[in-house]
This record gives sequence, C-alpha cells and structure tokens, in this order.
Amino acid sequence: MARLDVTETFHHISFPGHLHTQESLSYATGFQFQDSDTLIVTYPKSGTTWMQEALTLVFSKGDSTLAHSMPNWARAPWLEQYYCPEVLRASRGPRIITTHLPYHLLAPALQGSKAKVIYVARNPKDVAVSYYHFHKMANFLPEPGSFGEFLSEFLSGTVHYGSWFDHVKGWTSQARNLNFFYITYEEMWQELRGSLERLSTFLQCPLVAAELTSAQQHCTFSSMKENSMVNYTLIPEEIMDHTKGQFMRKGKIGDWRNTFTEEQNRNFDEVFKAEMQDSQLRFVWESPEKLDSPESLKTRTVTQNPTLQGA
Ligand code: PPS
Repeated sequence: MARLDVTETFHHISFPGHLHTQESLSYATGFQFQDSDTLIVTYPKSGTTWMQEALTLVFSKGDSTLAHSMPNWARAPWLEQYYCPEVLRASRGPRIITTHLPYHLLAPALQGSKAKVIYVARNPKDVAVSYYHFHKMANFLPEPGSFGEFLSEFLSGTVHYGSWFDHVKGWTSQARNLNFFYITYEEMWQELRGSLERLSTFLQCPLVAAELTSAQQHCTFSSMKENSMVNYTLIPEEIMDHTKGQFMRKGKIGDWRNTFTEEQNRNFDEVFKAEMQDSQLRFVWESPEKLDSPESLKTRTVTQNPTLQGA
C-alpha cells in the first residue's frame, strides 16, 4: 500500500491515503470496543509514541522485552489505519489501540463503553513545529511549504487530521462521559516518573519502585531515540526520508520560540483565544521556573482543570 500522494477525505477531514482508506476509516467509526481496551487519543505530534511506550512499559511492569522487539504500531495500532484489523486479530490479552480521530467520529463507537481513554495534549505551538518538520520527512504527507504557510493551514484546521482546537475541545468535553485520563506532554516531560505512576494507577496496574524506575528509563527521550521499535527507522526511505529529519527530532517543550516570529506568535494567540473561549480547559505548558519573562506568562495558559485528572 504505497498511495503516497493520495488524500482520503472522510467527514470533511483529510487523511493520508498511504495509511487510510474509506474502508479503514469506516471500520474505526463502527468499531466495537471491549471494556478491557485502552485507547490512546492524540492529535498528531502530541506525544502519541511516548504514550504507546509508556503503556507498553506499565503493562509489562517495567520489562522492556516487548518495547524492544515489537514496533509501536504493532503493539498499539491506529484504529483508523488500514492494517489495524489484522494486528488486532493477531493480538492476545488486553488491547492498546491508538487514534488521531476527533471525538465526534468515535462518539457512537464509544457510547456506553468502559474502555479506558487516555488523552495526551501538547502545547499546540510545539505541535505545529513538530508537525511541520514531520511533513518534510514523511513522503505520505503534503509538501508543507514555508512554516508560515503551514501554520496558517494548522490554525484553520485544514491540515491532515483536522483542527487541533476541535480535537482537544471535542475529547476533553467528554471527560465525564468516558473512562477518561487526561495528561499533557509537558507534564510527562517535567515529571515522567510521577506521570507513569498516575498512569499505572488509572490502568489498575500498580508498579513497585524498581519496575517504575525501569519504565521511566525506557521512556526517556534518549532511550526512545535509540530504540528502532519506536524511532521509525524501520520505515523505508521512500516513505520516511530519514535524510530530511528524524522522527525523534528534539523532544523539548517550548521549542516553538526558535521557529515562530513575533507576528506568528501574536496571530496564534489571537486564534487560540477565540477558539478556546468556550472551553473550560486550562493548560500548564511550562513550569513557572521555565517562564523566561512575565510577558511569556501571558501567552501561556494557566492551571489545569482538575476534573480532567482521570474519571
Ligand atoms: S505521531 O506522528 O503523531 O505519532 O507523533 P507523536 O509521537 O505524537 O509526536 C512526536 C513528538 O514526540 C516527541 N517524543 C518525545 N519527547 C520527549 N520524550 C520522549 N520520550 C518522546 N518520544 C517522542 C518526538 O520527538 C516528537 O516531537 P518533536 O518536537 O518533533 O521532537
């Protein structure tokens, strides 16, 4: 399945045809979840692979054998991608499933389900930069043009997988109706051990200290960057051009500052304010000691809604 130049449009959202078909997308929207399923939900570039690794390590009680022997897409397949049914047929035990789909497309499938839903959000400015670089190396995504051009499309929600704003608002507004755990990339970055501990509690899979330490070690950026089962170096050059960038690119928070112009930042903040005004969601993108000026505090969003800390 190459289809590198094909775009699939499904419910007005575009998806890379290399990984998605109308059939695979319909399979996802009609999926029958089991109560034992764990669903990782992310907008692209928000920490998907990191959470796939974290769940693998938590469920394996810190044993890295699986994390080092099976690619992430086989351990936690994307529900909407064409190979998912085959992977799930071959899987045994509780399933980890991943999705980038917006809530409204999975709402009917999740209605009344007790499946665990883990939502990872990331500062959309860092998401935009990460996504831009990914477009340059992933030959199944359109040419992004300049960063300014890409950012306009990101803000208007016309990039593949749709609007970041709709994604975050759609899923988090359903926290009370789902078996839901909310976490940010930034929390994982600042407190990986504590994040893994909270995750293991939510998953009802408690780890002893040594198991937690091992899970933590294998989930660091440096470990994952070296792990071919998650760093996408297994993907052939014609699909991901590894000379144009690395999937495990920087793994930082707040790095958008090295890309955004002041004007792009101002424009972004205006769109963010308008789009998020009806949302209760509050974010901590960076810890106070990392805030370099009071001015930057204003552009950062504030405390996190405790009601989203797991259902
Ligand atoms: S995708 O394509 O949607 O599955 O991408 P996704 O995995 O969501 O996001 C990729 C970004 O996550 C970074 N990453 C990490 N950061 C810190 N620590 C760890 N362990 C880690 N693992 C992945 C990865 O580097 C991408 O971010 P950028 O900013 O591009 O470096």
